[in-house]
Amino acid sequence: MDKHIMKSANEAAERIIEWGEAHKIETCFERAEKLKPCPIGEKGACCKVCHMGPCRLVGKNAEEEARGVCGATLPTVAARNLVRMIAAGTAAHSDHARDMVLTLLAAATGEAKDFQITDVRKLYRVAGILGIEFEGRPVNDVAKDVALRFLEDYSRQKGEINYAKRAPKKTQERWRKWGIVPRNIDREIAEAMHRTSVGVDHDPDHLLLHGLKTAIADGWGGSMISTDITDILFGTPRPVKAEASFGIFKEDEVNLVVHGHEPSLAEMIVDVASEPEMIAYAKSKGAKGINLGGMCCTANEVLMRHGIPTAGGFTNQELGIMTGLVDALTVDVQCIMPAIAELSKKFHTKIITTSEKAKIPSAVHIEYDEHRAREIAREIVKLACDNYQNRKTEGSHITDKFPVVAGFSHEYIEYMQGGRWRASFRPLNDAIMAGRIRGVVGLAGCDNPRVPSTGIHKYLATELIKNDVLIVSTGCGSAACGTAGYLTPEMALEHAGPGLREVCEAIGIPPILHLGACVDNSRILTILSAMAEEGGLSDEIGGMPGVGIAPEWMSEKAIAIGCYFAASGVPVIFGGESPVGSSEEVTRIMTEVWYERFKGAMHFEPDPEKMLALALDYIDKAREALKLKK
Ligand code: WCC
Ligand code: FE2
Repeated sequence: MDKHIMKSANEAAERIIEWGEAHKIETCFERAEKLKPCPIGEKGACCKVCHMGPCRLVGKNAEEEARGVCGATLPTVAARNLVRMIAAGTAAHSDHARDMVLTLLAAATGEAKDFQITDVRKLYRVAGILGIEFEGRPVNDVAKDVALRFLEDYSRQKGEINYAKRAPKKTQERWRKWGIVPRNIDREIAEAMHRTSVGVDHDPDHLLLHGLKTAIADGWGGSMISTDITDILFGTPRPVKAEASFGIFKEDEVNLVVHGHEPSLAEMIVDVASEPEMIAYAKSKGAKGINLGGMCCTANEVLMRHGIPTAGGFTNQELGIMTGLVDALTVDVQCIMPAIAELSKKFHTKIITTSEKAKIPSAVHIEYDEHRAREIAREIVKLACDNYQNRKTEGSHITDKFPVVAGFSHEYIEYMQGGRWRASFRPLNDAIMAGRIRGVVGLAGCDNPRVPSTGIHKYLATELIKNDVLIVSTGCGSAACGTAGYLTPEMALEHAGPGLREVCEAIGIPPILHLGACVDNSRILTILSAMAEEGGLSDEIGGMPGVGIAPEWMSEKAIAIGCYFAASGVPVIFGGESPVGSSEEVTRIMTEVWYERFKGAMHFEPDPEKMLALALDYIDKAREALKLKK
């Protein structure tokens, strides 16, 4: 018999994969096995920016001796490849953010009549940061000014992005010293593409500095803008109970899943699905009701704000369909496997593409338009109801699900530490200073079929909290923890070290705080800035006992995120092979040089135990430098 190789560390996922194998249904897990990565491209040693190549810079002394046809060296090629990844990741988050700005503008001017300003307090907070007068003015006028001000972040040719000033002064000073304060998001992305095209920028350090500038445009630009506008339009999250894993699907209800990243249409679907008329429609088709679920970050958005359950992250998308219970799956943009369209043909599931930017051959396309949001949402819900009758008995019906607590916005974290009038980060800083909390780790990023998927997330989550490290999680990192049953307060009782447990019990929080979607990594930047301002720890983001980890990353967006954390002063550890691993020089710049300049770094470390050790080491060294209690 074949030796059984575990493909997912999640039991329910593994059962579905096995069911699929028995039924000859292929998933990303088998494809990953069949399709080994190209060892040259994997380490960043392949240059294909022109058509004299691709040039593969390999060999024993490649670092010193290998040259492309144009003469490009290995460090140049590896750096260029990474900068292009940053540019693509930044483009993804920031183009999503652009649509959020345009939706805010359309809502403010009354053109998108289905949307309103839900969180006026947050609008005022943002207006305050932007220096926009809000007192005594009509809410929609303020919202319009906020939207127009954000649009400048996509058009101003000189100067600085609006939110650069939200970083601690010292962090800003470091950026200015090295010339990496972004001017506008689109300009930095365009310049990244220009500089990395054939025959332009060839100095690896210089290239990577622009990579950081572009990444800052993502974190302190697009991502932060998206988080803020989403809160303004749909409400700032506060803790909410929900459920996670495949057991969220119901046998006797219409199961409609929202997958991707953009919250606008999903918000409308959530709203529409509870309309009596829609429920009656579902009943007329023989179902007992309409059950919404989510996947990836669209899931995180509606989980954080409405408690809509999640079926999990990236590697769960095919498996969700394989339960045979999904009547319709809407997708918008990012992290959507094209494989789902082909796979859905084996079941009854309808895949619905909804973005004008993203189509998949053979999927149904119902294009979202913010001006007709409700109408379109109804059309989609009806289509799911119609398809309920086509449900077959095939599929791997899994009933496992776990409770989760999500919805920890930075505003709520501040609030829970002191109530509305005394909201502050004092208790958190105090707990870190006293050593009850050893440090904070942002556990984020994708889940990946190249390792027993979600397994490294689970390992690091338990080990870190055992070591009194508070975890803030986002994206598929949150999904991995949620579908493992880790996003509950009980987790603190069972696994947390004594100090962290005490803090969690006193404040009433879980030891792993789900902060939202991938764009909501910007909330971590805001929290770190608030901690710096609060005093007692570092007075800039650099030097805090905090680390970012993306153990199973796969997306270019993850690289952009890692780099903006590094530029902001956070040591970052990514799993898997290093995409710049071919070049010692580039590796040295991204660890040692960046650390010297920004107190942040970007490591790639495939071994989970070493990742843990490195993270704890950074935390302890930061504590030592701050002269904090052991
Ligand atoms: Ni963000 Fe990674 Fe998930 Fe996609 S949704 S798979 S980039 S972590
Ligand atoms: Fe995401």
